[in-house]
Amino acid sequence: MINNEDKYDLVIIGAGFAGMYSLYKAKLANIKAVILERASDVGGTWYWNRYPGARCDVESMQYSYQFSKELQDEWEWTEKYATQPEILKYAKHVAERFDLKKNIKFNIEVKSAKYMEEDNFWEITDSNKNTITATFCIMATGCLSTINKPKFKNINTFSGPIYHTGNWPHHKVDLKDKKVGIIGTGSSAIQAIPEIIKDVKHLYVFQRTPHYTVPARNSPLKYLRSNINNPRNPIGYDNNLYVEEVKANYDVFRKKAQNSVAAMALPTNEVSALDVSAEKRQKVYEEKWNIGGVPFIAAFQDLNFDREANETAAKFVRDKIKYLVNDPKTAKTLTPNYPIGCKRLAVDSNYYETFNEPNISLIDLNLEPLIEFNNDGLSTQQNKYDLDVIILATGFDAMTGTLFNIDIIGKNNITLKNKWKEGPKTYLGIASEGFPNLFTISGPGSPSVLTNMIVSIEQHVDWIFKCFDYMNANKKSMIEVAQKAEDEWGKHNQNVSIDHVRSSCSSWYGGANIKGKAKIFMPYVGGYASYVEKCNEISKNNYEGFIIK
Ligand code: N01
Repeated sequence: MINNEDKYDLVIIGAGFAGMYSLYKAKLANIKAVILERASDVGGTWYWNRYPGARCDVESMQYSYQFSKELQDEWEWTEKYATQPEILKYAKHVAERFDLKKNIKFNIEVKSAKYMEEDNFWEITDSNKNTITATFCIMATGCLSTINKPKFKNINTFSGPIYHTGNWPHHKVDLKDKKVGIIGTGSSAIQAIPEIIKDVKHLYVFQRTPHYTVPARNSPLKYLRSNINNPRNPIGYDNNLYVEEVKANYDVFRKKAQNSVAAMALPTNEVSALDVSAEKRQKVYEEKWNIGGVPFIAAFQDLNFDREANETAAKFVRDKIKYLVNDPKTAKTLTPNYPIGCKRLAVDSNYYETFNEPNISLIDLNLEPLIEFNNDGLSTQQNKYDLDVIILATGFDAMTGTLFNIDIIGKNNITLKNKWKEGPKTYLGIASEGFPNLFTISGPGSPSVLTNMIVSIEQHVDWIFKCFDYMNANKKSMIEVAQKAEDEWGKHNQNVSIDHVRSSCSSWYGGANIKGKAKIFMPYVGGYASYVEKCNEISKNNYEGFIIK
């Protein structure tokens, strides 16, 4: 028997940026809603990812909510790229400012969500076997929220601490004068390594695949200057103070992001890399390298589609590695041989330079495969490494991991895990056939992880609440995806990914990092602006592709 107080209109799972904005909208609409959150505070991904050096690789003036002009105007970011503590501070500020916490239940791990077909509600049960019900359920569970902890042989025999970058302890981790091993060289490791090296006695970096990374050129925002009115260079350098100018022109700035591929206001270049001379190309890449950040991959319009064009950018970075890393053998090991931008382009502060430090060793796991952990370190086929601490920077079971950790049961007792066993099946990444009234924020099949996440999150939440308005106005209480719409979206999703650079190597975007996971490209790569256009068209056509009763 469920008490009235445990009966909701809407249950939201997760108190990250998606969950908090959903709750804000629910409060505005007088919808009885609650968030269930497994952590003890808000922040989602930014609550857990607190490894040394963690910061966002989207510029802080863009990686922020836009739903409240007051919030946007009053909040002061201090650096071009915000650190994890600053982002968490922002998340907490939002929760306080909009009085969200009284509708959030912390330290609640949701175990199952079952759709009760006869009565049209979701029954949500947590790890303490407490149950609540709600007509609608929003999975605001994040794309990178379940860590990938590979089953290394004898991992439990290691006597020292093992930390994962995606689940870093909240207490201070003492690495001073320790022999530390780090496994993995993706974005997290690329941020962590230049910080960790400052403390440790020796750092052993175990690399399976080298990653491309470009310098962030991070700086305090007070030193950044901009020229937002120049459409070719919204984040350039001139005589106006950057923050003041962005704040004075936030509407223009946000609109640029809305009309872009990655939901970011970035300089674009409509020219092909192959239509300019080698000297000109070099000059453009050099300029981008010096400005720093992900806009490097937008240096020319065809780097994401044309392999020959892509190779010019890849070669530029490979040459930089050769130049920046003193030891030729180390430089070679750090040099990727696949298209740039396939794995997410990382953004770093002194990553390659760190390999010139005397207390770092790079181990190529292709030449000496990792065999096992042991009491005092780990062994590869050739060597034994004595370590005090091991850090796993091995990433996430992305996009579906957290959803599968919850037993989500839809109509006819079908589980989401079973339905998606050959890859996620969604309409717009927002909903899945057979799971009425269940929404996924930035779910597989939406641009999500390929974009500025906060912008994508706001778009999804706004779309869902507009749909609630429509249902209310038409006295409807059930919405479900039609099979045909889902099939067509799935096909479209795969079609747009075929020629895109993102699907040209193995990466977590395609489930490659998790044993047994379906190997299918998960995020929508067709671009944010065209995706939004499609979503708007669907809502305008009375939610075409959905069955509403
Ligand atoms: O994880 P990853 P991440 N043995 O999956 C290696 C976001 N992010 O946490 O490439 C040995 O990229 C694996 O090797 P390989 C961002 O979207 C954002 O670094 O599979 N090695 C790889 O080197 C990013 O893309 C920010 O061969 C193993 C590494 O571990 C996403 O999070 C900052 C292994 C995992 O790299 C994930 O990044 C940080 C094994 N068994 C992260 N298994 C921002 O700035 C895996 N590896 C916002």
